[in-house]
Amino acid sequence: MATTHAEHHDHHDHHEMSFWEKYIFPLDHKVIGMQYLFTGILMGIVGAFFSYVFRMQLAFPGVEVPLFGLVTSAQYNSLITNHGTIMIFWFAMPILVAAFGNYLIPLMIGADDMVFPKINRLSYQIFLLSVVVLVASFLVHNGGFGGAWTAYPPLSAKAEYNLTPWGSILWLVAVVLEFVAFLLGGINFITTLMNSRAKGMKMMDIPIVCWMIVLASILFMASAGPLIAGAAMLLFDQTIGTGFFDPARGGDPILWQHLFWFFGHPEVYVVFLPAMGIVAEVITTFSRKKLFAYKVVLFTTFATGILSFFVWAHHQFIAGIDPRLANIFTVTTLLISIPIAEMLFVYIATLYGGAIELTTAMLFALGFLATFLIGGVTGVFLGASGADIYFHDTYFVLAHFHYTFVPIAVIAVFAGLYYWFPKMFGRFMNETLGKIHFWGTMVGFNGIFMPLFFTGAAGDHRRIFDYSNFPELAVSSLQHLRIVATVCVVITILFQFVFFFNFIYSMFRGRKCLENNPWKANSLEWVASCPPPHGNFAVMPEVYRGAYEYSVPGRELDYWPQNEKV
Ligand SMILES: [Cu+2]
Repeated sequence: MATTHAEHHDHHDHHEMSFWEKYIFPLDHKVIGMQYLFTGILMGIVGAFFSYVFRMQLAFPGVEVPLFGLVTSAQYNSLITNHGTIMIFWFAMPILVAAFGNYLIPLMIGADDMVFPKINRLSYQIFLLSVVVLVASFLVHNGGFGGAWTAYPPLSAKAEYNLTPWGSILWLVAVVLEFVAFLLGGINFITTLMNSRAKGMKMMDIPIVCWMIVLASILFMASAGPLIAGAAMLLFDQTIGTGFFDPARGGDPILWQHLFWFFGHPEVYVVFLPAMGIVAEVITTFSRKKLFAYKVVLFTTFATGILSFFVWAHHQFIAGIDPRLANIFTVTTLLISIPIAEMLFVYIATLYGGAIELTTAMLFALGFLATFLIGGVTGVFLGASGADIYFHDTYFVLAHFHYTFVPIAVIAVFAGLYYWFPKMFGRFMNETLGKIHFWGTMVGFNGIFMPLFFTGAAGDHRRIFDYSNFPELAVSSLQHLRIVATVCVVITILFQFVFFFNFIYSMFRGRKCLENNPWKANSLEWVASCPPPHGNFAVMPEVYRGAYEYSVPGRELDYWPQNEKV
């Protein structure tokens, strides 16, 4: 490694990098992380806009939606499909895994960059290509794949059911390209964590967030294969007339469900683990406490990862699988709630007795724990096959998984952005605006999904364009709840403008961060300057202890940076 470091620095000492080299074709892991971050945020805005449009249709069916117009049933299908697809593959994954992973891993383990910077750059370029292909799928004649983000056959296998075959073909190609991008990124994360750690950094000294992102990459690698194969088979069904999944051609639609969910369930943990990691860094710093039971969290994460490969058929309880098989998957699914609950308890124990400082980042981290708990608890109902027969495909399911995904992909991401913003941009975000943003987001988010538990329990089926067509669901009390949910979507979105203003304003005009370590944290990214230069550290740091030595008895200061000798 020593020689590559030297070459690296030599190379960049020789000439000033042009804008083009620095920002468009960068090799610096931090700039690539930012590219992922900004692309992910832009896609998140598109996905949020889609949800606004179809929620307006559900609250006020047949009324023109401001900024969109009249929604047709086919457009509705395409909007819900691409909302789900974007939010998971083009928003949650690029931000939680690729943006934070790229930005944080080398800095936090004391490396000057990723092991393979060019593969890293290629990863983002393929990701960007996937964005272009996905956006193209909305724009082709009639536009947009409408087979839901799970793309269940036989609907998805028959091109004639879609608005246009091109919509579904481009959608599938985009998903496959996006997967290639993340597989390439994962190679870097794993090799960098294993090979480039600062001198003295042992396995148990690695900050939890780095472990979590790397384990997430491993889970993704181990689960993506079946779905990539399935996607190729589906593409052949649509285009060259094979019959893997279409019963009319002798295929088996359940096969797709197995291939999809073998990937789809571990995917939850691919985004969940980085979120848990971000929250661990934030709560230890702002409670001045050592992470309660580091090893327990780490081994629990391994256990969760392995167990997540044995639960997938809980998505198929009503797909006609053998009830005896359903029992096994009920047991494994209920088992996986144990490690997750354990992690939450470890985090609560970390907070207990701490000197808690309620910064915006800390508020979002605590908000994550509170809301994710609701997501976890409601999952137990769906994991039990008996209860799931009733709840399956209702809004109860939708409310449940938004209570897991929104804490993960939105609330924990905000915790991370407010926390690392001074490192990323050398300035602070405004705390008052941050707190307004926090409360607006929390009230809005709960206002959207709490009512949907009730409409779901009352029988509201998902993927219905207009409930007024169904006499038993057209009752006014249910419609009132749907309107509450829609109004809260608008409120939540409006409060995000506070964030965008704060983010962009603070990037250029925020209070300057005059020290390297404004939060008095222990991990190595705070040794580098704000923002760190290409190559990260003026002197490569050496590590003497773990990342969470806060409030160590007998020490004058309540923190103990990993690189401080005594
Ligand atoms: Cu699942």
